[in-house]
Amino acid sequence: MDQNKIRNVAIIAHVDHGKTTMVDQLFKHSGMFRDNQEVTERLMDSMDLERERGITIASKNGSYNYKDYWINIIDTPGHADFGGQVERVLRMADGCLLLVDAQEGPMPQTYFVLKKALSHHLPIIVVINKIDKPAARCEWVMDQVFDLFVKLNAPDELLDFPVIYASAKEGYANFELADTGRSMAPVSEMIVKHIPPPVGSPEAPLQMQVNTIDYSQYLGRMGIGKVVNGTLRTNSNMAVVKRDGKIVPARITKIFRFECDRKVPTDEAGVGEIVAVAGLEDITVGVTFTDPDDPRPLPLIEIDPPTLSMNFIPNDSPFAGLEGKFVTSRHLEERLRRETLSDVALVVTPLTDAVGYKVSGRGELHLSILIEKMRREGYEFQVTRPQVIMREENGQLMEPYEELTIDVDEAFKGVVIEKLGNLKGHMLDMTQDRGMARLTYKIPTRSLLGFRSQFMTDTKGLGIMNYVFAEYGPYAGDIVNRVNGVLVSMETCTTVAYALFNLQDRGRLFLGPGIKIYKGQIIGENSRNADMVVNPAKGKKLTNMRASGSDENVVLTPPVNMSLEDCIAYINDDELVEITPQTIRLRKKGEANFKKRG
Ligand SMILES: Nc1nc2c(ncn2[C@@H]2O[C@H](COP(=O)(O)OP(=O)(O)OP(=O)(O)O)[C@@H](O)[C@H]2O)c(=O)[nH]1
Ligand SMILES: [Mg+2]
Repeated sequence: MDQNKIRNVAIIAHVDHGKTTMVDQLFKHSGMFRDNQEVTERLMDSMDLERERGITIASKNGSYNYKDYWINIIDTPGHADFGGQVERVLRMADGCLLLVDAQEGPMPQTYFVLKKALSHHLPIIVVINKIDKPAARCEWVMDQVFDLFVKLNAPDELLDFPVIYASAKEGYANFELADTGRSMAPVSEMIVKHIPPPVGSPEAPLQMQVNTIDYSQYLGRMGIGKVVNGTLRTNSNMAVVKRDGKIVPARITKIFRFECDRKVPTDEAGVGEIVAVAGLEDITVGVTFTDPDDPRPLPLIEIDPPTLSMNFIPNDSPFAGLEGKFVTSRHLEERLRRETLSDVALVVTPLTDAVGYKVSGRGELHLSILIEKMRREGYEFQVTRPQVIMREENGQLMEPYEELTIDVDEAFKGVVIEKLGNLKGHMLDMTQDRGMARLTYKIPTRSLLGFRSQFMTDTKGLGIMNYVFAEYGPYAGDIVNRVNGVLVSMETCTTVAYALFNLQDRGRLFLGPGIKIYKGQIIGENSRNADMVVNPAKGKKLTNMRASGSDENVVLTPPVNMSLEDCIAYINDDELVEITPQTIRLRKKGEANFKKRG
């Protein structure tokens, strides 16, 4: 492949600003699909969890042709918890498309990804996307973007960035807002013009670093990266430099290029090509394939450290082992270790005072996605309340802070400001425009655990909140995330509608009738601030004696449906979330004697 005809571009943006949709359109307009071919929306979001949640979780590679250029495109996740991936995959890129929503403007994660791109000194094309939105305000957004570049001290040559106006959803992009063209060609035109071809020499010794791990059922683990120098060939003698610096001989059996969203086999890959390689089972992110006679490892990728941790422990609930396939601490260890090989933003260490592992990551979503993946694979285990990772600097206790951006209707501004004040948030800025308020805060990461559901209730589901790690700052003192106690079952039983009916005045119930529960399981939230031990099967005998169907007379409020994230954010230090492939339960820790009080 002609090195000068290759372009390697990463698409970066805040969550939901339209990256994956943009990739769809670039593919479509390049004629990669037959006219009558049905193409799924957000094609690159291929994982089940991505499709279910409508977000990108893992970055992906693809490519398309434009004229005689071969454009490799890297779709990245926009959610702050997956920022570690953006940091890694930028190594494969020679430039970036920075997408910014034409209404929202730059958001916290825009700042983060732009900062990372600038630190790699990558040229940037700004794409103001979603210009079809009725509330689009392109000029304002452009000003904000420019300010952001200035704030990040972008060097002059990068400050003079080119701009495109696009609607990825409707499939067009233009150089000027007033233009009425209906094709995506301007994006590709800009890429070819403003993003340089990869540098590197075909004659130099081989260097290819693995930036992402992919998995295929047939080929096992695959490493994805860019050939920086030399030529990569199948079945030739190479060396691989491990993360700890050890050099071992290696041989790869398969190389794949990316064509559209597929992998296509090839025997060799030259400078600048982005490829996936198979044949090394224990391949990890960060290793370099190189010349055995002249090994030249590329520097390891430095990424920001984790800020949040949770303990993953084997399930010891009364229902342990009933629903999962993998239940032992050995299983847990093996699975978690495997995850760290592909996710370098995740840190796993054995607990010293108990059986289990401390798993540290970038946020609640980062950890809960891992939990959800494991659950679907058949794992059964328990997790403890998330803890932020504290540090000591010059004898002072430091904790992580986030920059929080909130967009709400002005009517809800007051309640949000009050809540954030109680949570030790510090307001940095407040702007108002067309009945909407934007609040920017610096706030301890701790304060935000579980805040989202409260915020959604307070803003009647209409508020938008986003946050991104800002920095470590002085410990902010006690923060109370949850004021309510819980309703705990005093026995192992099946819940009965009649009993629940009598309990629902006490607070909010998390489950309905006919559910098997155990002693110590949490069935709801107490409206008071202490825990209450209750009997959710009371009236059972009565029911049995009555004519069948008598329970139907009881009218129950529908239980609060707690998602995995809700559960994780909800629990206190003396509580656990039990996770199995079928069920998520909340429980009190240990063997406490749950006799009925209250
Ligand atoms: N109105 C409008 N909506 C758009 C446009 N582009 C994308 N969207 C919508 O915005 C939502 C998010 O789009 P995605 O392509 O998943 O955004 P993303 O940046 O890949 O999101 P993450 O990968 O989760 O960060 C989807 O509902 C899209 O249909 C656009 O140009 N106009
Ligand atoms: Mg996406």
